[in-house]
Amino acid sequence: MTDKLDAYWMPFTANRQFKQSPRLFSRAEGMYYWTPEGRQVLDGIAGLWCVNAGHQRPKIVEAIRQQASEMDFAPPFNMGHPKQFELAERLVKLTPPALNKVFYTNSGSESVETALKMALAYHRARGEGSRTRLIGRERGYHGVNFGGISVGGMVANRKMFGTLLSGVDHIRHTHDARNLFSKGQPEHGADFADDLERLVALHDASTIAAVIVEPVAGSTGVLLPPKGYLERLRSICDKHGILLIFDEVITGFGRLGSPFAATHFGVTPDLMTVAKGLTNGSVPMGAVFATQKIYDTFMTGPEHVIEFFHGYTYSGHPLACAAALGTLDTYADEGLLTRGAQMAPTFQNAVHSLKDLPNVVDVRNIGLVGGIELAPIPGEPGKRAFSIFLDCWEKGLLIRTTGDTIALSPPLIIENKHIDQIVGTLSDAIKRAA
Ligand code: PXG
Repeated sequence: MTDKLDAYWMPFTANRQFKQSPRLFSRAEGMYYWTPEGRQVLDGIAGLWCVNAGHQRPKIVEAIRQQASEMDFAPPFNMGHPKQFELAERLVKLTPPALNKVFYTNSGSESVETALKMALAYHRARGEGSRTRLIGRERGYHGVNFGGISVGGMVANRKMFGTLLSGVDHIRHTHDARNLFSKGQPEHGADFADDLERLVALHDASTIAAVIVEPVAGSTGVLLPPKGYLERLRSICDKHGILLIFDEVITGFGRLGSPFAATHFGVTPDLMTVAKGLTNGSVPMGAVFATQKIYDTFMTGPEHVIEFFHGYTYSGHPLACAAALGTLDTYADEGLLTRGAQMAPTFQNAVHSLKDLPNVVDVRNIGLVGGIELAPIPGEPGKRAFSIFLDCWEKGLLIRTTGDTIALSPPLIIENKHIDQIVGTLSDAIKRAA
């Protein structure tokens, strides 16, 4: 391997810090990574919220190997290949029944752009072309493309990039001091959904196309929907003819202990974006689920004319479809899409056991997601959590930090001994960072 690190400009990374003391992985299996020197590191974040079935699962590896030897690529426009259709049929058996159409993309960011464009085009096709406004939520993360950062609410991801899309507004986020140290969904704040009524009053419903939210906000540092919040958002959208989009890039495929957040909370959106766990992180792929009603709205006009002028060269790529089928087999064989529910009580107790450690100001959890928020070092936001990340890495544990919040999202195959190791290592690191 080259020892030069100059040429690669790394994404979402402090490049200069990294290049002074690089952190590399070269092998993975099950719950673990190994460094090139052979050091074992427990994966506390499923790669990046995506390796839900754990690493190097045989059915996924074999499916990719088989497909690579059979057909590399097939044009996605005007042509198809069998696995695209097979996968779609399998996927819509897992989603809420109303979401029975699938459009393929290659990432979460592309899924978001696709869903936003579907929403705009849907209203126009119905003769309500005045509905052009898109509503996001403060602290939301919807990927890094222009639509996604426009509806997103992460300041650092937006402020460098100009004026973004016009005609976008945001409802307030769901963090509230009354809910600190809640176990699972917090009690207070269903009425935060009423902020949408404020925007309807301001802009008028006739100008609003869609609202997009993460059912559980991940990237911003694990913010849960208060009890009743998502239901209320759904009913306000219905009242005003606004489409509700759930961005399930993180919550999809078992993270909360149900196949999707929509199934977990019993609230069905009109459009749903996924990626990550769709292929267990093995081959880039995303998807957007839509209702029959939305699909049918497009299926008008002469039959030889394209109905939706959108798609990617790699939409439904053969390798990605094969990987996704191998992933769904693995999830089904091992009951992984609901395993999080069995492990959640142990995981909850474990993360809340960190409550009294120095500088811990909040602990949040749901399914196999944990967020531990720390008080920042005065004047140096993010530094305390980053030093804990480095400490854990040296002690053989991979965690994720965002600002001064530590996020945990382990593979769904996790067992009690791994939970003990995560909490033990993290607890020591938090104490050392005091
Ligand atoms: N929507 C949501 C809800 C996400 O979490 C994306 C869209 C974008 O997906 P792609 O595949 O384009 O990256 C994501 C991605 C973190 C972290 O630290 C989370 C993501 C990406 C990078 C970091 O929590 N999620």
